[in-house]
Amino acid sequence: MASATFPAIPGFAFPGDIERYTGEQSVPRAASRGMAATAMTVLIVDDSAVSRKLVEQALFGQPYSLLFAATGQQAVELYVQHQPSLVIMDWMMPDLNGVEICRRMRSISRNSYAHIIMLTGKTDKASLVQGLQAGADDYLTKPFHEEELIARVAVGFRTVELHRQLAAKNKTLENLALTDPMTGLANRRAIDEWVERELSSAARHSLSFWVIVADLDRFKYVNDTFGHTAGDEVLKKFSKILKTHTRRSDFCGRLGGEEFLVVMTHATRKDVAKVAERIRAEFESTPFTISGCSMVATASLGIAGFEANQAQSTFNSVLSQADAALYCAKRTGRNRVEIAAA
Ligand code: GH3
Ligand code: MG
Ligand code: MG
Repeated sequence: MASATFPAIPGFAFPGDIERYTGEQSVPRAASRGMAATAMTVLIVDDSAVSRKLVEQALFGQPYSLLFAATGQQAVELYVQHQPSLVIMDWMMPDLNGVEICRRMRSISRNSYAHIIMLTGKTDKASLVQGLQAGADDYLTKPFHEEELIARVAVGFRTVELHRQLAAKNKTLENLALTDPMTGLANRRAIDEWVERELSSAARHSLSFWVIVADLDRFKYVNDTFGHTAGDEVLKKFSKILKTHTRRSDFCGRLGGEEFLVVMTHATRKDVAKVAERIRAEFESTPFTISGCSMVATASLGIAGFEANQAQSTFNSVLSQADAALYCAKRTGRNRVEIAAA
C-alpha cells in the first residue's frame, strides 16, 4: 500500500478558535522520530475549546501529531485531507452530532483503517450502543481519566497497526494469486481479469489492442534432453526477454506450460510485429549452457488484434485468432512470427 503524503492545505482557514496543531511545542513531531508523518495522527473533535485543551494536555508527551476540529464539517474535512489513524470525538456538536460524523467518516473510503473513540457526556447505554453502531470503535465518558484516555488511544493504535498488517498481507496474497511463481509474470487468472477490462476499454474508445501469443518450440525435447530444471531455466529466460522487450504499459503473462502472452495497446500493427520479431530474435540468439553443453531454444509467435473500431471483439476471439496465427508459424517451420489477417 502506498503511503499517502498529504499536501499542505494552502489557504485552509480555520475559523474562530480552530487551530491546526502541529505539536511543535508540546507534542514531539512524529516525523522527527522517524515515523510516517500521518501514521500517528490523532484528530480531536470537540466544539468546546476547553475540552480540546483537556485532551491535548492528556496526550502531552505522547508521540502523536494532533489535529483539531470544532465542528462536524471541519472534522470530516480534516479526516479526508489528513487521514488520521485515530479520532477522538465529542458527541454533541453544533452542526453534526458524533453519530452522524462517525457514519460519514465510515462511508469515506480510504486506504487505512481509522480507530474512532467517542468522548461523550452521555452515559445512557442506548446512546453508547447508537454510537458503536454508527461505526465508533470505543467510547469514554466525560470527565475522562487521563491515564485511561492514553491507554485507550494506545489500544486504538494497536488495532490500526493490526489492520495495516492485515491489509498488507491481503495485498501480498492477492498478488500471489495473480502471479505465476516461476516466472513472476501474470498467471492465467490475472490475464483473464486484466485483459478483458483492457479490451473493453480499447473497444469503447476505439483504440488499438493487440495480443501476441508465444509457444516455445520443441520444448518437450528440451526437457527430455536436458531435464526439467533446465527447461525451467529456459522458461525464465524467455519471460525475462518478454519483459525487456515490452513497455511497462504492456502486459506480459504466462498462459500455462510453455505458452506466453503479451498484450499491447496504443500500438500499430507494424509496431507489434516489430516487437514480436525482436523477442523471437533475442531468444534465438541467447544460447543456454547446461551441464557444459550449449543449446539454443526458439519460439514461435502469433499476433492478432486491431488498430481501432472493433467494439464487437472479445478477448477469446482475439486470442483464438492469435492462436491460429501461432499454429501457422508452427506449421510453416517454427521460430517464426505470423500475424493474423486484418
Ligand atoms: P511445439 O513446438 O509443437 O510447441 O512442441 P513442444 O514440444 O513445445 O510442445 P508439447 O506441447 O508437445 O510440449 C510442451 C512441453 O512443455 C511438455 C511439458 O512437459 C513442458 N512444460 C510445460 N510446463 C513446463 C514447466 O513448467 N517446466 C518445464 N520444464 N516444462 C514444462
Ligand atoms: Mg511448444
Ligand atoms: Mg504448447
